[in-house]
Amino acid sequence: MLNKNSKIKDLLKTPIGKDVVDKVLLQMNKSSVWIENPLILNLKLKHLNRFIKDEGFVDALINLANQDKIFPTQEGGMLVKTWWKEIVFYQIYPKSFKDSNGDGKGDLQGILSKLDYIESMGFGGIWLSPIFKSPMKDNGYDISDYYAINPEMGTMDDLKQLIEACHQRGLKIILDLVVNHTSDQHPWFMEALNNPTSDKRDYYFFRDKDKTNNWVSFFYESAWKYFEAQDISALHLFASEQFDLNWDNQQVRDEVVRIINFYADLGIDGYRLDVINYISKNPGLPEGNPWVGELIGFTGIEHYFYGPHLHDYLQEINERAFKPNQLFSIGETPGIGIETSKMLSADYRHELDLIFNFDHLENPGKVRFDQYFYDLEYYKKYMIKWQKSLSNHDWMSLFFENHDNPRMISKVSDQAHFYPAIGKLIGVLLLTLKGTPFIYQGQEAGFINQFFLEEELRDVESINKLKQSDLETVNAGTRDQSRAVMKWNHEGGFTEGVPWIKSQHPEVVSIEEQLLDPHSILCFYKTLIELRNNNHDLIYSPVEFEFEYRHKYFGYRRGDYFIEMNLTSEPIRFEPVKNKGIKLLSNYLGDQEYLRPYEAIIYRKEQIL
Ligand code: ISL
Ligand code: CA
Repeated sequence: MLNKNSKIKDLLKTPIGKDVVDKVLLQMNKSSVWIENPLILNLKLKHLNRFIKDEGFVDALINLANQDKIFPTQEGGMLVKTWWKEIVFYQIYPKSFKDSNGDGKGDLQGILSKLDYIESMGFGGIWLSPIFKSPMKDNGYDISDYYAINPEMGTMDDLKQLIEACHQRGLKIILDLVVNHTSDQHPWFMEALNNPTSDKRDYYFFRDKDKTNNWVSFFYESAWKYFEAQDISALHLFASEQFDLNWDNQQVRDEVVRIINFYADLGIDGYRLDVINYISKNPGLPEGNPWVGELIGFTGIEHYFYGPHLHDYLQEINERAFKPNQLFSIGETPGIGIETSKMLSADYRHELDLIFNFDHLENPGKVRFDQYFYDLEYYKKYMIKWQKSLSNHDWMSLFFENHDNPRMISKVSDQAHFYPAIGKLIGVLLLTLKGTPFIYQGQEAGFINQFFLEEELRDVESINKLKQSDLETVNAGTRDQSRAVMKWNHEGGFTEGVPWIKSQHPEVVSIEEQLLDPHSILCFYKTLIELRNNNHDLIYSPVEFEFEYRHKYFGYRRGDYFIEMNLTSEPIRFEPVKNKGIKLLSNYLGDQEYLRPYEAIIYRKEQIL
């Protein structure tokens, strides 16, 4: 057990200690060499207070570190082959995907009408962002009835039809499980708020007005909402209409199991679990450390991002619902690092199958709303670290985009002539590294960012953010970038009516038109997906990096395949790698002696007949 007299080096011997130190260094934009200094390694934890000027931080760190006693094992085990390691997932944000009835909002029948397209691209499964009944304050991540479909999106029969249509095509379908919080319109919350003696009261976190804490919500306001009529405050880590469920209450966990079983009975193949690492809060909800708040932005996070019962609760729902239904599970886990991700998803832990880690989405020291160009060389370092750390027990998810992040091409460059090369290079990374790729709608067609005027913004996060930042800052990070509606054909093709949010950038070529152009980003993705689907080397073979330390360059082998790329806008000239094999696919036409800006090439060993 660690205590205040333990040293930094002892802290680094615990999974969470190692990950927290990594995260802090990353956020401070400091190299890990910094921590390898013996003077620092031998520093006692209590002395950290001198730098941080806060007693609470060291206590919180010690508590966290004492949660997991041992590191996840790297040893033994067999790499188990299974469907969710082999397919490429396609993420659909239903409201922005395809509208079937002209009300300007996407719906389930719209998705049904595009299944042929999804199948023809080679995707093996879809993940739908929430489709349940919701007042839509956070576009469905605020659920008011887990057992009803949002009428704007369709009916339970539409969902049944969709599940069947997916399975007929051999497509898997997973749904979003949002159970860290519910909408304020959920009957549980309404009853809890209005009837203090109801058993629902303990489903949430209520406090007297003067007994709340300093936690800050992810949407830039206090995490507590005060209800005047009832003279009580309730905890919300997200919008002030999304209240956190109290997972310490057994009835809440029983409700979650019921929900999971309900859609399992309808035949779905798994779930993506929204902010699932936030479900266990430190008892008593202690004050958050101001220094952590300043560094990460969300005061209080150390008290719930890896809470005391997280493992217990995940193991419980796994045992009671995921395992018996043979469901696949992927947890959205902001703030989780390499070691803790394994504690949550290694096969012998019986918690989740996979997690989404986010540390690669911004460069060190940057946050989503910073205006800067993303350096892909950081992704290379991140990936080498993650891929080398995967044992037979582990697997990882691969992604650059989702409904919460701006488009990756625009993050890398504002030079339109590089867009096709960058879009394709991103595809090569996602489809040739080891892990399960998740492609977000429109990414396969090279969708990019655009400028949103104040009145064009729709997202609650952006609207709150605009109260404290200028419009340029909001535009750099707004989640609306990814929610701009799909551009199916030259005219748009998303709706017959008026779309609820802007369409994709006018200069982006539509999906229908790209399908007809063999050199389009879309056709490149299609070829890449087909290559991965048909070659298990690209799925299961170990990744062997070459010239790891060569600046700008990224090269690796996967069985018979060799992949190399230039991660920058400057050409790279150097002694070529030997035994690359035969060139199979590239994001440029023709050959050159050097690697062109953002060039990515896949080679395969010559087949000896
Ligand atoms: O953690 C973050 C920043 O450090 C956030 O980006 C966080 O990952 C994200 O807001 C959590 O997202 C999920 O839950 C939200 C919902 O608004 C998002 O759309 C969803 O993906 C609340 O349900
Ligand atoms: Ca509609």
